[in-house]
Amino acid sequence: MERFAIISDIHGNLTALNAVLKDIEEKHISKIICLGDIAGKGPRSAEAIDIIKERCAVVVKGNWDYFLTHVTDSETIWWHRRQIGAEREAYLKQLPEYYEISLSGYLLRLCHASPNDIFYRVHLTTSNEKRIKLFEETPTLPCLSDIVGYGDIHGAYIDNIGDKVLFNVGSVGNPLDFNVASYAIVEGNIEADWLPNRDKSAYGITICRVPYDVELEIKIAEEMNMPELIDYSNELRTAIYRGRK
Ligand SMILES: [Mn+2]
Repeated sequence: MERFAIISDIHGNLTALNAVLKDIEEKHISKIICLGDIAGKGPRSAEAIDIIKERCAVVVKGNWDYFLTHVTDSETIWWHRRQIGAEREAYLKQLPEYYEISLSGYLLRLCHASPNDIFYRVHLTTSNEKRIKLFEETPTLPCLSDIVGYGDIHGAYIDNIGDKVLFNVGSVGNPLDFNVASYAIVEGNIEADWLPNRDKSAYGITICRVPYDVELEIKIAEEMNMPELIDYSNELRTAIYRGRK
């Protein structure tokens, strides 16, 4: 039985990232997979990218990793881009869009929003008809997955559509379900290559919540004169998305 941690949506919130990494270390888990949106929104994107690059075995691309590496007229995006610099931007640009492994004989796919489209967004309340798209085949492996884990929506859950399991790891740096950082731990028999007809065995998926110093993070963003500070502070404190009234 092996274990690994899955983190996502750090968004430059280093205070939350450090708290989550400490919790993972205390659980003696060494393998970490990141599902993207490392940077942007929060003040310390450069440091977050450096740590993720160093600590994570696999990193997939999020929609913000795309925004931060493409032309935009948003002043806010440019502020975050200036923090990152050209070398880290090149790193974000080359990230893959999904990762697939065999978990206890089941095909597990991990992605930011969906395996073939980083902008395809589904929530727990989205219809099964739309959510089932997340199980579709990929160019590298033309098989439907059994289990899919994703990020993007900043709200953790574990659900099933028939015998297919869908889970969201939530967000480290910008949780929008409640204002405590979240990540997931997966355990089972892990093989790098997935093969059909392999014996199935037990596996587990756990959502972990880690409190961190929200006010310290806001103070740092304030000291750095980060744009959209009020929206950021409100989101960290209330876990209510700025676009939602
Ligand atoms: Mn995000």
